[in-house]
Amino acid sequence: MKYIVLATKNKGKIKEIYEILKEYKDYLKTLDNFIEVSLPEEIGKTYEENALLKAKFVSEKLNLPAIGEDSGLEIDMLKHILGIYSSRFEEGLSYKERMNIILEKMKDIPWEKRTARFVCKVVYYDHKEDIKIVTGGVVEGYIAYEIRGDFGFGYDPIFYYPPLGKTFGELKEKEKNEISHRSVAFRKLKDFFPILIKGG
Ligand code: ITT
Repeated sequence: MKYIVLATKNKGKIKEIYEILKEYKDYLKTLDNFIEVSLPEEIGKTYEENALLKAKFVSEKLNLPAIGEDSGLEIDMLKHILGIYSSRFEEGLSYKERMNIILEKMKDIPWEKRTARFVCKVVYYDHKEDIKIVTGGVVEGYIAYEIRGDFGFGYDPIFYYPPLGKTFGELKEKEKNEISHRSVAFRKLKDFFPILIKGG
């Protein structure tokens, strides 16, 4: 069996990715299977660079193909604080506290200027075969006026998705996986799986 390692430590991501790739779950391993392996510092300037850093590091360490994922929330009115730095924004505070800081910063911003998007880049990297596949996904929405919903993880409860009239925090995993940035990116990668698991 040819295993592919998910090069992420984020439990929320792992849960979603396993659901999206459920037909291939027997081929997937997480870093929980390799507790000696950590992830490199995210020194890239783009999501793709960071996703590649994670995939390459894990693939080389374990001699197995790996999938790195880098994602973030981009808020047009707060351009420089989130994006690729989303997980590092006010690191140490809970996500509830971080979301409250964002909502406070945006309290006077009218609805039409509250535009935001979740972005995801995925890199499959196999250092033995020198294969690299890059896919991506984006979902557009708005920053809500309040925290709503307990589902999902991270900034989901403040990301309002107009077509469903709900925040991502109000979407069950299955609903989020139909439209999210991560599901778009991973479904593109999934198309390659029949070849990848055969080692072609
Ligand atoms: P790994 O590096 O181990 O994969 P991480 O949490 O550090 O985990 P990133 O550097 O890619 O991952 O940071 C992404 C951050 O963006 C994540 O921590 C969330 O805060 C936010 N984010 C990304 N996708 C999200 C989603 O679907 N829902 C909520 N927040 C999300």
